[in-house]
Amino acid sequence: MSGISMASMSTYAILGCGSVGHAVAEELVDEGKDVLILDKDEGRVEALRDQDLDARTADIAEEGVVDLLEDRDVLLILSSDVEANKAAVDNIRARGGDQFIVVRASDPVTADELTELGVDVVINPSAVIADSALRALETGELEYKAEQLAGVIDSTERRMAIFAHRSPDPDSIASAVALQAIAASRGIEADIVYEGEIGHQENRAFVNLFGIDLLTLDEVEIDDYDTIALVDHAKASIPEIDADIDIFIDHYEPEEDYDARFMDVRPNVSSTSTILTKYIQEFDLNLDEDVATALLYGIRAETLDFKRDTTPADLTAAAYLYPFADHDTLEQVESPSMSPETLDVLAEAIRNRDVKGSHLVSNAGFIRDRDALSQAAQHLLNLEGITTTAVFALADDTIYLAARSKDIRMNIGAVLEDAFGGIGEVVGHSTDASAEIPLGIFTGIETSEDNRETLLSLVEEAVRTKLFEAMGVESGGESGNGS
Ligand SMILES: [Mn+2]
Repeated sequence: MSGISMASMSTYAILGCGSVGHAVAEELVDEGKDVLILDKDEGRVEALRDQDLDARTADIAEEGVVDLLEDRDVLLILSSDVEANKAAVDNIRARGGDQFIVVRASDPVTADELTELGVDVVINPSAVIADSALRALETGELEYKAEQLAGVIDSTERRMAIFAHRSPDPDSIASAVALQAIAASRGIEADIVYEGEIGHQENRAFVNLFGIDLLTLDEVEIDDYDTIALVDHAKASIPEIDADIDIFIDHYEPEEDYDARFMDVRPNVSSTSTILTKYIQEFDLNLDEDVATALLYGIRAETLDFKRDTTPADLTAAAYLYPFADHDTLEQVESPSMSPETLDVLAEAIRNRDVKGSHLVSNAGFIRDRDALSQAAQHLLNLEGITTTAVFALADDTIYLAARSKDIRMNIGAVLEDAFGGIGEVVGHSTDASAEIPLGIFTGIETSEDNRETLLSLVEEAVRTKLFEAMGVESGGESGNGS
């Protein structure tokens, strides 16, 4: 070894060599470090020397000890006698020694006193033990939970159904994908099932790009499954199925007691994907790129890219997934291009908006892509002060209407049902709904290529009025554009 690297290697001294000092000394010597040990107990020093350690007898509280430490870079003052430790620090700093000092305290008070004396690191043994006990508990608990989960999965004789929540978001879908992978690793086949619709363009991009196989509730026969799992469900209505729930995993406390055979609810993390990532780690699963990417997307979407309620557990889960994830695909999911038609529809809807209180109704004119309409309704919800949006437009001879609400007192599905249930077809639920109404119902006139525009303008007022009425606001005649 060259002289230079020797010179750059730190030298250590351990002051006070009880059980803690001894353990540290052995570790450092094992790493090939140059360690000097000082202790006032002669017998102990003798024993250390028998182990070929550089130990000397000295009372660390005495001033003369400082002379022995001049060539030492790092001092570990670890005796159980905290007064002696304080005296040692005092002597060293009084002599102007600028060594890096790690010192053992006995409680928070002495820890503060030592910090004031100018040490670099204070170790409070009770805090260290508490920390490591909590860590052990956490790993132990996860191990225990993972065994339970494995037991329920393994009890499957036919097939497992994993329910994502109604009109599932990325967190729910990713969690279902992960649970499906865990089941597959144990030789159990599982289907992912959902109700409602895959709402946002981003969510559809996510499902399509990863080729995630989702079945709707109508497509399955619930009797085919003997294990039922719900992931990310606490905030959504549970599926109306005639079966017991075996597995329930969520980051929200459920409103009712599900009494599942396996429950893991963790309000201290921000996504169900985070919880599933911990299980993937615990099961030591060979992490598939698609599963890793889906989970990473699930965590990011649920925490709005780590901007909302993010916890250390979410970040460590994301950090674990990161190297396994496919970042090109992730980028495609996160920035699905807004089609020119969507932009047009949105622009038209903004121009024609009619706002009453926090409710917005708009006519987007003529459309070809109905998805553009629901996206417009979603985007308009971001306008300041708006809690409910309804956008309608004409395609062929049908009026299509998409509505959204973030007002918890309003059930937008019920509003549309009220307004148009008798004359058209309404689907949806409290936050998200749509309707289809034959144009002729309003006019009694058959629609043709030539009269479409006239007809739409004729029915426009009728549709607006009906909507505002159903929303509980008076349409009040001539308010016109809210712009
Ligand atoms: Mn969630």
